Amino acid sequence: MLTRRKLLKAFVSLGLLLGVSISSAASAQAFESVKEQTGQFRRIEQPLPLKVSVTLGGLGLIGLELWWFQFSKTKAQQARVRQDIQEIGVTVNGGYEPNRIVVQAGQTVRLNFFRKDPSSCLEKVLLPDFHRSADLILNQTTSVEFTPQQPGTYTFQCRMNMFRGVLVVQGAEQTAVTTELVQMAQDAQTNPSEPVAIND
Ligand SMILES: [Cu+2]
Repeated sequence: MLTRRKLLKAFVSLGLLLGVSISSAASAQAFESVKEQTGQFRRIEQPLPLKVSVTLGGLGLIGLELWWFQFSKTKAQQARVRQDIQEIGVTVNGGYEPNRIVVQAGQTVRLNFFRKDPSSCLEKVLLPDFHRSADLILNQTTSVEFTPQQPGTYTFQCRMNMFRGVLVVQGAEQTAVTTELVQMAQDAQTNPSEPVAIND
């Protein structure tokens, strides 16, 4: 956890540094073009490969930062259907795991929260969109049931909204597309297209 925080800090400071250097480079360039107009100074062109590599490096860092904040901690999992109930276990330990749960609309969802984390911050879980909340008892499973009717993205969170998870509710059409994509991926794996024979 500590190392993650350190990494995060490093990324943030890198991002800031990059932003500062880009803006100072831009203003330096503007300054130079002003001087160019007066004819007193010559503009020094930076070699193209340098420009390209600086730009690419910057874009790469930005991408890395975005990825870190958006996706690195996201673990999606599809709820399993058992006796017409979509059920999934969620471990509560310094956050929620999985923190992205995919379910189908119109069918009862049962989230089984297992709280391992003693911090009071996580003692309550809230699902504001479904008007549900539950007190989570330490080292026990607490179930929360509800039936999402509308496809969409909803959140579940701790009492002070410091930890969050996402519930993705899919409609029938989306489910069909997802199933088809999974099927296509499986087909591609099991029957790799044969090399085309060239006949004279
Ligand atoms: Cu909290």
